Amino acid sequence: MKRCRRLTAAASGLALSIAAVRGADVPSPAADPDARVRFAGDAGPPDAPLSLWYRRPATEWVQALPVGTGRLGAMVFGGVTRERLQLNEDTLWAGGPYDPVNPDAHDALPEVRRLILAGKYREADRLVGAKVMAKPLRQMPYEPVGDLLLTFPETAEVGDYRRDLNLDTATASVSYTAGGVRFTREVFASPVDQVLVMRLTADRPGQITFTAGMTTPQEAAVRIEVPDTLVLHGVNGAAEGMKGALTFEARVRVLAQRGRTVAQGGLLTVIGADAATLLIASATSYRSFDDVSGNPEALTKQCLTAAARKSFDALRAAHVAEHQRLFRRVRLDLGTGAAARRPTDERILEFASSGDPQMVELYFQFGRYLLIASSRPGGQPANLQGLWNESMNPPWGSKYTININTEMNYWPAESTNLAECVDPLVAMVLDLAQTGARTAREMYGARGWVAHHNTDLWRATAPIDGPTWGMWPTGGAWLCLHLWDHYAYCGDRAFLAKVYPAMRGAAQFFLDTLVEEPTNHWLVTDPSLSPENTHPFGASVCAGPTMDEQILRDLFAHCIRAAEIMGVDADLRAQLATARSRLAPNQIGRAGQLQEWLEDWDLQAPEPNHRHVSHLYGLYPSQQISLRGAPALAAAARRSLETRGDESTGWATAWRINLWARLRDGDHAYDILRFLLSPERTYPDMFDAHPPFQIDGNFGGTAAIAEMLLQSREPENEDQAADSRYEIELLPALPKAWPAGSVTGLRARGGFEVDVTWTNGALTAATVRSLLGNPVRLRSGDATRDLALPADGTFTWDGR
Ligand code: FUC
Repeated sequence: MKRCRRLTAAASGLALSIAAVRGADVPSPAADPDARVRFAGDAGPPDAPLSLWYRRPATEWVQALPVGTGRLGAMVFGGVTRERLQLNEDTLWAGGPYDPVNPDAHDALPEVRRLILAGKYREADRLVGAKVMAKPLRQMPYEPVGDLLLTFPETAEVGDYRRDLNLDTATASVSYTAGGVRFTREVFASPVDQVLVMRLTADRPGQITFTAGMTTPQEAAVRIEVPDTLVLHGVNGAAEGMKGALTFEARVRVLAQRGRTVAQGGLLTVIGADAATLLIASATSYRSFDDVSGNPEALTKQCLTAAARKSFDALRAAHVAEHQRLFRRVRLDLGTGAAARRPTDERILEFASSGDPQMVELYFQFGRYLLIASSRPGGQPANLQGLWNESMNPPWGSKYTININTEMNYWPAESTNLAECVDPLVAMVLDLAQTGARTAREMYGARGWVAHHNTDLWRATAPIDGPTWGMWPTGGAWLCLHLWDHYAYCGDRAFLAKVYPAMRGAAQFFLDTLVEEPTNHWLVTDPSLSPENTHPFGASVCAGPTMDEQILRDLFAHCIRAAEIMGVDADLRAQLATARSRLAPNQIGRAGQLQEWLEDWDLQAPEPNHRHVSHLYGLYPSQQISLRGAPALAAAARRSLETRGDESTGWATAWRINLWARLRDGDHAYDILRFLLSPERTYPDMFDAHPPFQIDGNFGGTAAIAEMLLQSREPENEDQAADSRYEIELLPALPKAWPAGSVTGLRARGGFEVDVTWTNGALTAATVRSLLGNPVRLRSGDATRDLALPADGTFTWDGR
């Protein structure tokens, strides 16, 4: 197959063809294509306040604007001389189905355990490195499809240039005037028709002229299907010695209104049209983690044929309606001001020092937008970059890191009323329960299933990267929290029955592998680690890190509850209850901190400000530690949090905000939010900066804003009978910076939808709609109100 790798090959093709059309040259794609364009006149803000907008095209990837169907995504650059749509499809990863199990692990693990319990951590680390790590040592990266490039006739000067992303209609637009003509471009990704749609118009007839071509870093070729379709067909990359097993295709159909369409080489040129609509479909042969027999050609053809039968207006109307069905469920109003009329990149520069409350609303809704655009039923879960990635070798492979990052992606899903978006995560957990069963059996000789700190499209579950990161068996167990939480919010018993086997399997693995530590005879994980944090003895491997014991307390409790609800597995319930009571408890160390490890090592740990705050899982996202339920532990968690510091990588900063919200310190939470929304942690297009770009910070920040306004708890004791009350806490961490505002449509555990209005920092009205009829206690400051609303019942409270 011809390699159409370098932009240069296609660029020279573009140059030739354009030269034929207008006798001009095309700027090198590596440079800013608009470097010679003069931008005159400052465009004003778009009418829709929930928009990101800019006065210049994107020259860097983190300035471009994301659109996505959940599965199919694009970064829109909005150039004048050249438009670039950088394309992604969520099943285009390197490699193919593979089994990373290391057969040596089984015989090595008893010795690893012995070394750890004997305090010989370095030796244990070495043995894990030699015998327990996955083969290959790393997983497969997520890869781009390529670029669709549109080259336009050269323009010396444009006026009123603006590009924006309207979060409410999920549409990216570009508009400017040139030579007395107003040009407009709209791009959206329709989850209804599974296509990207671009529409080019001008306010005078015959003005639309451009050449469309495609480039890709993949092993692929571009051809034209006459009269109007560009086809990019290729195979995915190899990685870690694993051959690419996928084929993929992207098809672009160019539908011009009047004018001429000319095919030349791998390019399509439209000359003098009134308008043009481009329909873009992409698919791979991926069907599941062990089946790559799909037919991307048939899939993309089918999508384009169906979409081409509809008018642009019909495509757009269906897309907007489906987007708004989810997006409009929640509205947030924290007030607005003059800053809200400024371009988004300027607002980010000044947010920390200016009062710009609408920016928080924009960030919050952008997070919800990103989840809708990167995680829809039937697709893959949002990865480290959600859906958007231009590199064949992205940071951390743009994989699924399940020791925090993937979970964080889904923190806002239930609370901000996007429960459907969890579906791809649930599907992934059900896959992992299959692949992880092999890892459990062959590496540990255990029942159930296990997933370590990372996974990929192929659902690899063995420990990767090296002992410091990989030797953590609790990733799958943490993911199971999301299964239970989905049930806690929606109460769907059929869902619970579907996911219970995965929860049970996750628990069974630990029943088989927990060991008794010699001092207190607690049951602990071994080998494990407190994610990525090195303890004072030259390694991270250890037994019973606090986070593991917390996660297992949740997992076992949720399994017991689920089995009770379904009336199954009485024996297992009893075993889980016994094991649960023998897990290591949360412990307070000599600095008054919550101990990160089984022993009081925190003060000696080499990185006191480490980004991971794993032992605070118990405070957030879990509900094990709360100010009211366990005040001493909450105070210890606070001490740990203070020691760790406020500023960290993007996601780690966002986690800290959630934790301060749980400690009901709104001003502290807001202080950290200011840092998260600064240029150090937010790129011009509002993508989170780890740095580099990693989307978890966006989702963690969104969840934190919701957590500051509303918190919900399941009945206090997980083992208690199901008749105790859910709790909804209104405005638990309201900062002084938001004295008045309102939010509608947030969700609470137990099946509630809640609207809240406040002024002068105090609740004025809360409306609670009960979806399931569960009893609930409302809290606002010190005031409480117990409700027994029937399903569909509504109650409005003034907080007194
Ligand atoms: C974990 C974090 C890193 C990064 C990576 C993808 O390893 O510790 O900061 O986010 O995941």
